[in-house]
Amino acid sequence: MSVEVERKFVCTADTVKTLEEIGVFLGQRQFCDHYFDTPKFDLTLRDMWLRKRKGCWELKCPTIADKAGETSREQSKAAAMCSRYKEITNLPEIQLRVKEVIKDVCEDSETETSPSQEEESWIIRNNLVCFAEFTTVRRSFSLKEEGVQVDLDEADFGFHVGEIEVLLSEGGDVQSALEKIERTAGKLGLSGDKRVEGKMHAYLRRNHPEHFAKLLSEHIL
Ligand code: V4E
Repeated sequence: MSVEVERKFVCTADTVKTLEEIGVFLGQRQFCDHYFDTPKFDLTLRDMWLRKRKGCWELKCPTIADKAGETSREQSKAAAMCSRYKEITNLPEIQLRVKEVIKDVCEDSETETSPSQEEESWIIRNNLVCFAEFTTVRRSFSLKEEGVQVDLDEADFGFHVGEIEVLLSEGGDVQSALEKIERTAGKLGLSGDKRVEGKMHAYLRRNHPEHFAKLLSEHIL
């Protein structure tokens, strides 16, 4: 399991130019995300984001809300600009986490099934449905001296966003990750002290406005 610390930003032509000057281009890739939840949105209302990307299941869930060792106002401000989520990619662990939230409606079957059939029946048993599907073209850069990756995302529903991210192993130094992100933001000339919305915010606002409003009122988005 890893922890992703991430700051999103509005990407301008100037930011791209700076990034091309100071970063190493890692390449461009395209992927389609399918996000799943129950019809009542039991997962996302707990800030749990289950998706399938390139045939692999991924679950993002909140980390325990610590203060990451923030000692100054600047540090608190930097932390407020970032999100922190656990990233789980091991399917049995994902199934366990989901099961803690959603009670299986059927007992586990004794019948022998292939992994893909088991996956399918897990989705059905937990009443999970796909509520969002979109494709992203991502250009990635690395700022080697900071150990951060910067992604420029273009989603197929006409939304652009940049992300500065650091991946930590669980228990890794969050404060140091926040400092790297803050320094990178400075190098890219990013200003603004408000969190920037991501692809899912924009997608839900457009496609599931009622759920979007609920997530906002519950301070999940
Ligand atoms: C909405 C959301 C999550 C779903 C995934 O969001 P995001 O990290 O934007 O996706 P993506 O494609 O960039 O994933 P990556 O390739 O980096 O793994 S996970 C958590 N949230 C909630 C959330 C939030 N409340 N605030 C911000 C700024 N971002 C996400």
